[in-house]
Amino acid sequence: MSNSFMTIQRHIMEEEKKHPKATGELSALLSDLALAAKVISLEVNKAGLVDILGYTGEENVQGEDVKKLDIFSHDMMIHAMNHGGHLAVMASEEEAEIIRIPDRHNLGKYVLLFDPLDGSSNIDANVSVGTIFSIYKRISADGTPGTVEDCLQPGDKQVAAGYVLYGSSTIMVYTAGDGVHGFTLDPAFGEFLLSHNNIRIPEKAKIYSLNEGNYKYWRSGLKEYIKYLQDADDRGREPYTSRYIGSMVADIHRNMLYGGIFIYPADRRSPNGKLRLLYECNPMAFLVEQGGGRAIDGRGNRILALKPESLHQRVPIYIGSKEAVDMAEKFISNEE
Ligand code: P6P
Repeated sequence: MSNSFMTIQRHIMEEEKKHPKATGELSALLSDLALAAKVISLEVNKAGLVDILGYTGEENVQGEDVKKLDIFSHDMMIHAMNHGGHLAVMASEEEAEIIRIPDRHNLGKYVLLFDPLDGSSNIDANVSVGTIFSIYKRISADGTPGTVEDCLQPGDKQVAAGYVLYGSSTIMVYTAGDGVHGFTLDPAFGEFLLSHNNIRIPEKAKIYSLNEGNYKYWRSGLKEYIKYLQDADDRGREPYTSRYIGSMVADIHRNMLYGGIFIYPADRRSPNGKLRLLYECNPMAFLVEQGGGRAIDGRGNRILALKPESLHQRVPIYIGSKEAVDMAEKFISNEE
């Protein structure tokens, strides 16, 4: 079947055939996620037309103002995912504790962690936002409800991860450990069609992405690294371009296609950076490493090797093209 009619469901089934022992549960889980993505995309893309923009007046577990679309996306993910019978437990960036699966459906072997609508502070300005997901196999005993420990596994244990970017079009990008593949939603008939087969992040970057408004909090090594990226040199090296959308999914998706490094560092104001290990950094690190890039915390660790200690743990992250992350590592390893 040609790519133009390779739907995400068919691609997932093709991927499953590479694993003779596969039971089809992961395929069903990923297909359920694609359905949730379609429903959220529909709501995000008409947000300006119905009373779903703006704030709810509440704060989430992160202490951030909650947007109506945050709640809608969070609830949609739960309703779409909690009765398929493939999950033992879920956890969301929007929920303080783990999300239990209804008793008659909670004996699945997988764990789903998700950020239902990352970057949602931008939604009222029509800036791209995204859903991020991360899937593990349970480590608690089969036949029992899932536990917090199921959710606190190192990122290297992920069996699948991905994101949905609600932008000029809606694209769903996922890996099940055998490359990174992107599917664009055709709204005419509501199918995700293969549009980016085997995405590889360019080894040489041209773009750096971080919030330069935090410059005064940065440590010396990062300041020197960014200055290095902004300089040309007599060996013909050209300055990098700065691009920062303020929506992690959009920034990383662009860097995956064009080459680049995204940074949310530890600094004097945020000693662990801002982004969450479970819901943002681990899934993105799995995707970028699968695409040939690197993801580190700036403290000598691969993101995927970190053992999570809590559900909402924040970590610094330097993620993207190998050459740029290697160079960043050199500069920040010498910083005070
Ligand atoms: P700042 C969005 O709120 C988010 O979680 C990521 O999507 C984004 O990369 C980051 O925070 C932006 O944070 O501090 O630069 O506004």
